[in-house]
Amino acid sequence: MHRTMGWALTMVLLAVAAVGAVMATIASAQTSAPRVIEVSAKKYEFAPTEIHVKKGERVELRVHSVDETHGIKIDVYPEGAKDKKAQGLLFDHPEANGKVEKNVDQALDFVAAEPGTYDFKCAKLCGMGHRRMQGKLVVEP
Ligand SMILES: [Cu+2]
Repeated sequence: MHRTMGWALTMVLLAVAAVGAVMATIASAQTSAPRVIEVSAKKYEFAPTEIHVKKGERVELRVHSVDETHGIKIDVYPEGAKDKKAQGLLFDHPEANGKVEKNVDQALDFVAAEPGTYDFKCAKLCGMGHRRMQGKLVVEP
């Protein structure tokens, strides 16, 4: 094979390999498994009460009630947000947010799209301390 042709072929193969690597990176970001965070709920607190994740992270909160039924409802707008059009947390299943079922662990899947502090609270009236049963999700930039 002519030397110039061999060179050209090498360049083409390198370019193809580079494009392939980029495509693989994009695909893995889209399909990557969520970061699973276990949250336990009991009268009248969540553990942990403060959860930290990174911007862009795909998160699954698994809420397990220890004593009686509790659940999480999380604000989809960060604290102090003025623009209520763009949600900061993008839920796979928005209806799951605040939905509580007896003896079923709640799974909340979302992408932490915008940095900020998001309040969450107990989604089930569970007794005298229900209103102080709350926590924070902090999305770090
Ligand atoms: Cu409650």
